[in-house]
Amino acid sequence: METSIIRKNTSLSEEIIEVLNQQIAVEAHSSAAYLGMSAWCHLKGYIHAGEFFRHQSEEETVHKMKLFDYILDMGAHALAPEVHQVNNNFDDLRAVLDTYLDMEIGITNRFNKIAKQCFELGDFQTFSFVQWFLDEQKEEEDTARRTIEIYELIGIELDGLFQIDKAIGKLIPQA
Ligand code: OFO
Repeated sequence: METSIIRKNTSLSEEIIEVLNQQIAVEAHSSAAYLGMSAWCHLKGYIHAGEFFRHQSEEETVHKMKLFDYILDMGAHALAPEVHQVNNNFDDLRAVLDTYLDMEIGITNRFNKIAKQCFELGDFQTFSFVQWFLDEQKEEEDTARRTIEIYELIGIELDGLFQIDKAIGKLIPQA
């Protein structure tokens, strides 16, 4: 008889494994997208915004690994993601910030759907696991909205963009 590696049993349904693996890919995409924003900001002289998006990119990698580890810990197969269609060019800083907020709102919506699916399937373990992401999204959306408020409040007259860049840099959490 052919030997095979020991396969752990998992209580996760195929449906939930699939949706969590899809979310790994979404987090990987966010991480790459924020890296693209970081590079664009640096290139245009917005060094503080560049650092801010670099930090955001690293956070998304943490999220990706959290999902990856959960799937593995539950005895299922976590899939290494492919990342497609990352934007490296933007019209201006405002376009970067608008994209950032749209992406975060999109991710919140995805986690709400995952939570709903878990609830309907009676997977309360994963339902509890995704609560961390829902809390995190509240903060993430708030920060993304704040960058746009800063942009609007300071305005781009005179040295506005210089001040906006500095103010966005101050949103990086201090360790
Ligand atoms: Fe992981 O998507 Fe926001 O933080």
